[in-house]
Amino acid sequence: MKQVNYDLLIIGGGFAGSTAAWHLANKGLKILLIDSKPWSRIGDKPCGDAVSKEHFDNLGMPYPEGEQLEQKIEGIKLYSPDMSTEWTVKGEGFEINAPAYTQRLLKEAQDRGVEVMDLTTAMKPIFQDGYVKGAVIFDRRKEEQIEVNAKIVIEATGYSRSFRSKLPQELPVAEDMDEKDSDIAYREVAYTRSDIEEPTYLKIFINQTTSPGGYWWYFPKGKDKVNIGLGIQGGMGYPSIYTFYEKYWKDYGADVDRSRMIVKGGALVPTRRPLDTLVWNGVIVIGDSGYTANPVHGGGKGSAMISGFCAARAVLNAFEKGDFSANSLWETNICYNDRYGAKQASLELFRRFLQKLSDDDINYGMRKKVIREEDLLEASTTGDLQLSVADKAIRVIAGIGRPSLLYKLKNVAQYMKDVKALYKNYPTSPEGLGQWRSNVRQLISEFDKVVS
Ligand code: FDA
Ligand code: PGT
Repeated sequence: MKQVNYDLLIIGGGFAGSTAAWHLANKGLKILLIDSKPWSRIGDKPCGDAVSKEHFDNLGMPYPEGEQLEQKIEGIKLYSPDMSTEWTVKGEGFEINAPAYTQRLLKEAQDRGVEVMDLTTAMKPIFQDGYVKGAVIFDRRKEEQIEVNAKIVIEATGYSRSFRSKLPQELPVAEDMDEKDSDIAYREVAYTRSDIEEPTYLKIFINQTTSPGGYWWYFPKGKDKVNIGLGIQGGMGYPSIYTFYEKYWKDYGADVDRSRMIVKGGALVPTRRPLDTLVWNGVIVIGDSGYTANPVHGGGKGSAMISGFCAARAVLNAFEKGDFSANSLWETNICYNDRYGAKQASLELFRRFLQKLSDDDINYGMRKKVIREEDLLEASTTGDLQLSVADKAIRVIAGIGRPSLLYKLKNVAQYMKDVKALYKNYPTSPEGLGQWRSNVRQLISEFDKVVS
């Protein structure tokens, strides 16, 4: 078999992989990035395509522009199940053309020296002496298998986890997940019959009947084009996502002209804390493969970028030291948990709680402002749930005459704080991982008992 040598192999050119490549280009490393898709389809995956502007600012990355930008966003409107409460959460963002933006990053990385091979799939890891040392890849253009030896492999294969799932199962980076910690999501992009009233606002509709354990969204992509879809909790034995779509789409997108559909499709989103460790000897896991999406709203593009950025920093430092061990790559975890992972752990608990609420609870909670919109925004930005006005409301709940989980909100907020504190004390080296992991698991199982 043909053999080639690189410093770094990046598997997957989605948001995570292309960000890592973009940050690492022109830094003196010999880098190969591969993706199974043809160039023109890289970055093309089922998605709502909404990304907060802050992520680009925080990571020093270019804003989407020209054909990469479909709509500038000024905020999100959130609707209660009975539609009687509308909350507006302000915040700048973009509705992007994801393939165009991803391919731009890849092209810029390529122009600065990163080799990119499309139509090329990683078939299996090369694993020796406890280290990931590369991958056997298949080039579909030339129909040949190639052995790629690399000092570090970045696994950015998305929810498929198609590389790390073939590593020895005892490695912490091979960690699997519970399907209930995911949402199944489906969306269509189509033209509308008339102009959209407020194209600068994303709309999110919470409703446990039409989208159990998730929500419906209506995200404008210009004045007469929309990305509309829904998520439902995975592993619950619900009917297929298409059944929900067909049954309810008119409730949320009566103006959508499905005969002028541009694209449709579904996929899974992880809605949990990140992988306990994103690194092991010779390997770094980023993006959906590392479970980096936001557990409460499912947005994962911004955090995929953060994980790509953190990985890039760790790679550069590892090459400086000439050490590619888990210990050396560990700073990826510290960087990621500090910037986003701790908040995810806290929001995983919030998500578990929200998914158990009935529509009546949510209607009541939103109407009475048991949580206020600014508190929800703060929770989703930082992971800290303030209950500034909730005390009185929670006492009122005691009088509504039916059992309600909203009662537990104070405990929920406390557990969220506790788990975040555990993440802020993430072990400084791999030796501490075992004890830390068991503390996290214990806290989550206690939490589940409290809110059940
Ligand atoms: P992604 O899946 O994008 O990329 C993985 C790449 O790896 C692919 O290009 C694939 O071809 C390649 N690959 C896989 N295995 C390979 C192998 N063995 N060899 C070579 N290549 C391989 N997020 C958000 O921020 N805003 C939003 O509005 C939404 N909305 C949304 C809606 C729906 C329906 C879903 C399903 C998801 C969302 N998300 C979202 C989540 C978001 O789409 C997701 O978190 C990111 O796109 C993840 O980016 P990655 O780069 O990790 O994976
Ligand atoms: C409840 C479980 C839900 C499971 C998930 C469903 C999955 C569906 C599929 C995915 C669709 C993706 C849609 C992505 C939307 C992007 C939203 C967005 O960009 O949010 C911004 C940015 O957040 P960030 O974390 O990326 O960045 C933070 C910062 O900018 C950088 O540091 C923030 O805006 C919000 O978070 C607004 C709130 C959205 C809330 C979503 C609904 C949750 C339901 C809440 C119910 C409340 C009821 C209370 C009753 C007591």
